[in-house]
Amino acid sequence: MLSDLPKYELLSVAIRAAIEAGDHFRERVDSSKQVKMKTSFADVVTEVDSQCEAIIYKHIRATYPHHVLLGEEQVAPGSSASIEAINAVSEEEHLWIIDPLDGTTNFVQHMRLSVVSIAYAHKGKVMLGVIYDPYHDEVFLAYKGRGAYRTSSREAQIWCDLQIADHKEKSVVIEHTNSFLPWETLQVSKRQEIEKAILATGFPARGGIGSERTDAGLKIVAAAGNLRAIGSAALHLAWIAAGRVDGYWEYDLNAWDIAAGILIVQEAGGQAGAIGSGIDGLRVRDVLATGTATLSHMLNTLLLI
Ligand code: 2AM
Ligand code: CA
Repeated sequence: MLSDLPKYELLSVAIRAAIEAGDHFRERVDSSKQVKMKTSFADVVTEVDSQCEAIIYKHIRATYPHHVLLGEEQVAPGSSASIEAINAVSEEEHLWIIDPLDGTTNFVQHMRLSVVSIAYAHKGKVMLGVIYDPYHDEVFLAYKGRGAYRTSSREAQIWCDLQIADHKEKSVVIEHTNSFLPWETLQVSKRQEIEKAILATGFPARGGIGSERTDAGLKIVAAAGNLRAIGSAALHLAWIAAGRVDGYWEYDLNAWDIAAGILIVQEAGGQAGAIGSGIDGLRVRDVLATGTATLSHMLNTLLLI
């Protein structure tokens, strides 16, 4: 059974939360920060991550006090604590999966490449995903079965305000005739040839067989048109959905990094799921996303070592 919560309300809560949190960290990117190490020098957190998470929790709890919230900053560092935390809640009726600041290393280094990622799942199925890039002022959003869209924070805020006002007056759902949302429709790239493809990944590959994964990755890089490693899984997925990057893979990520992005890629017409099986869902940790099925097949073959 699908969630019977009004879509406009879910969307408005997610959009407003993402924008307030993203604007909060954008304004603090150049200030000095207390940096705490989580599992390694490559895995860090700042007080701003927690502040952004609190902003998002505040928005969701104001409308949905009984929903379950899974935020990156509430979970102990390390893969096994993350897997346990996700398993414990993955079948909840109403679950929000929140990465308040994806790309924390970039944030610490004053590199303007970080996003907010928020997903809503109903009984384990991701229904809604929002990724907000406050530096480029881009909101990427998808609702399951209703497409993927891009807009500015201002347009998104205006839409939320209008929806809330209209519903107060008429209590009816506004459905647009042609398009679910009046924004630019996202469309993945159609590129099939690996030699022309612009790919993205995250290094170092984490987990037990790190060097084999890195070797396979280097083979792909040698075959590809070019490679980017931007340091934010959610931003990579948003750019796959927008057709800017043709393929992306990364190992050992958590649901909060990728839940929203996987839905946005799929709704933009792309392939996104686990490396090897292609299965999606909240338990995916090794992710592959591409514009075309041909490129997905090619990358899977090269990655399966
Ligand atoms: P973060 O910035 O929220 O930590 C970069 O390769 C991607 O991997 C980012 O999305 C980053 O999220 C995530 N990441 C960084 N360190 C990680 C770790 N130790 N385990 C899992 N994911 C990590
Ligand atoms: Ca993250």
